Amino acid sequence: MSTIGKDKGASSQAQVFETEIGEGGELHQVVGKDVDTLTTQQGVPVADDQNSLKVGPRGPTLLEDFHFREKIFHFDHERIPERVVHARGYGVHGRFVLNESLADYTTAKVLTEVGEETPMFVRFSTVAGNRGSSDLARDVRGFAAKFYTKEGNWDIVGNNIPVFFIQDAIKFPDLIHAAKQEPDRGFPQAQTAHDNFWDFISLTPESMHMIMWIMSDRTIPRSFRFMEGFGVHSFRLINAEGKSTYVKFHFKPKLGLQSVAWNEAVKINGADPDFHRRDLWDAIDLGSPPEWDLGVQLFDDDFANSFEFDILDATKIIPEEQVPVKIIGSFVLDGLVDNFFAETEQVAFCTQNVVPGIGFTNDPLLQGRNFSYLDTQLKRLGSPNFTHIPINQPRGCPVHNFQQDGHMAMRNPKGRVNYEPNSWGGPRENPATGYRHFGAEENGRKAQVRSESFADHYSQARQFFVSQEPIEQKHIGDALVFELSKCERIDIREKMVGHLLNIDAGLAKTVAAGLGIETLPEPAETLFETRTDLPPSAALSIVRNGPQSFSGRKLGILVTDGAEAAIVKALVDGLKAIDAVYEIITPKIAGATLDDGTKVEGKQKIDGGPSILYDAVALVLSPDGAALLAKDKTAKDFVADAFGHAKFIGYVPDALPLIDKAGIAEDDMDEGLIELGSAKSVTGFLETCGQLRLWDRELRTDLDAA
Ligand code: HDD
Repeated sequence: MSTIGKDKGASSQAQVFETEIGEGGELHQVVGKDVDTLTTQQGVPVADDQNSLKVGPRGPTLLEDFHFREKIFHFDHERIPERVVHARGYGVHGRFVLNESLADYTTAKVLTEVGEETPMFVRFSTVAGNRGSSDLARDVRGFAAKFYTKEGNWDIVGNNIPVFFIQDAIKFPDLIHAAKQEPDRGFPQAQTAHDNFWDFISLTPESMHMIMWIMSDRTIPRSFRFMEGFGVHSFRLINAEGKSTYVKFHFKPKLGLQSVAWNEAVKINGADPDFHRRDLWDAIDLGSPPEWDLGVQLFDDDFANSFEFDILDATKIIPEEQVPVKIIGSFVLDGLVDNFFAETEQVAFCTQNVVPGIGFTNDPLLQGRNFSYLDTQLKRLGSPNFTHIPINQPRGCPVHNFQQDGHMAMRNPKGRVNYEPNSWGGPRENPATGYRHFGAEENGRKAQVRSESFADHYSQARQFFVSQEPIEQKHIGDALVFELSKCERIDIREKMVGHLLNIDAGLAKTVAAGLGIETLPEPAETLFETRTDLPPSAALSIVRNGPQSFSGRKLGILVTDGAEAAIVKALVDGLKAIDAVYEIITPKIAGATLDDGTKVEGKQKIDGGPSILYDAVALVLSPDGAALLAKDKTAKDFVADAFGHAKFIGYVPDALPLIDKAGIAEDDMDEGLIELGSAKSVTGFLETCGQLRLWDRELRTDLDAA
């Protein structure tokens, strides 16, 4: 018995390694040939990785087995604390190239050396959900960018929304406690639709502008690739003369803006919780990496003093109509990580990471963040040496200083000197090129106060709402009704309607009606005279800034045996020509045989490829195929969902029985259902798909629109 056990381990070890085909075609097992030998962390070669050391085959395991102990010990410590916010994220590498110098405004090389390429790492994230939550939660998306510049690392730790919930960092723990799962029950996670969140919000009028943004479709993006990014705060640029100019940073996606419908988001979370990360991975892997323009809004003290709001208040935007966004360069995200943990999980963004020529303002949210990010990295990564982890190391410049020791120190200098100044040599401060803080004049009484210039909480909330297209306004109303309907406390719902009355009476009435509130509450009390009617801003609408074509988007092509090959080919060729992608969905994963005998591979079986995963769909079915699918619940859902989510649907006439059985009656057929009568009609269909959705359909068919 004992011999059998031992032999088994040894032989399976050999199989792990390599096989070689002999001259006669026979297979030889070659132990460790040209393959690295498995070792312990100490470099000791391992002979058996299948069986722990025992006293006899059925005896106790021995503590003496150092390989076993080390392996289990290491496994036990694999997890590090997840980020307290933005736990779920996805990181990729990229490159920034500057097209227009800002030398008049800043000395930062990254913003002055035209044509220079700066490596980047970007991590997208949701805020509230835990690391294992799903991608399509209604939530703000983090859009954090690290630029590895020649003068050190510069981080813009931004979001896909240009404003924030609160004005002072001291409220951040309360905001996040209220938003995340409730402490007694541990749910709901990754959603704000619960009492604690809305209780806090209803008591925090400064959040009202942000509430308009998060109840809009901005928080259910179609993909990271179709999102804007914002640095949020006013920062400073400082030029060679020491003059400061204020700046707000913007990332604008070249693909345009796009979001999904709420009902779709809910279903995507079930069908593919990794929808966003998979989308980004696929786009980069298939060679269509996403690109963004980097833009800046530049303004001076004169503008700041005359602007209706305080430029230090992170709950306010500066409308692009007032200060246009100047595009100065672009970045492409084209590099997948080699290892998720090493890069995405261990990357440490800090708002305090700025380079010479870029500085901070007194925005009290930014000031607090500058403490929090450094502090949190120590907790998460366990050592002040987190900057030694490759993903966090500066790449464009050397690092020289006398900070030493600590856990996991990887950069220990040689030699005797570890202080400065010294008479031995080594790095010295450099007043000419070193970082200089902007010498802002400050005075005032020490006090815990909020500036009165931060007091108007409703004007920009209204401006955002009136800047939306009717379908977008409807979605904001729907989202508010949905979220508040999940609050058990009626008084919280009513308080929120009171705030909405200060934003838009129509919206307040819609939400009240949706919640069954018969008598409108009083408008929320405001401390100051607060609301002016600001002009709408086109930049705030997704619909008005959507994609120009179907490029970068995905068509789901439902195909059955006997379907017209010419149509399938025309679709595939047409999509390739415009740099769009597709998936073939078939009743069986093996694929389908078309009417000319060619075989198409199925990427998804119908049950695994619901239409929510695609931007538009095409139904290319044979009469038999349509008859078969017309009996199938999943196939009917495929069509009904595409219709309900206002998608464009291309169909061959033979597919009509399925459309009918999916509940789309003849008089429901609209311009978004496009007949693919011939290969020629495919071009028109794909052109139409270039629009976002047929939102009018939702306005016509959704009860809530009435
Ligand atoms: Fe924050 C993470 C964005 C306010 C404290 N934040 C974090 C991340 C993003 C943002 C994108 C994820 C970074 C990554 O991918 O690793 N946070 C924002 C924006 C804010 C904001 C745009 C407002 C304008 N944050 C904010 C405040 C505080 C924090 C006011 C604290 C006072 N944020 C943190 C943190 C996190 C973080 C606790 C958690 C993980 C981390 O930092 O690295 O320090």
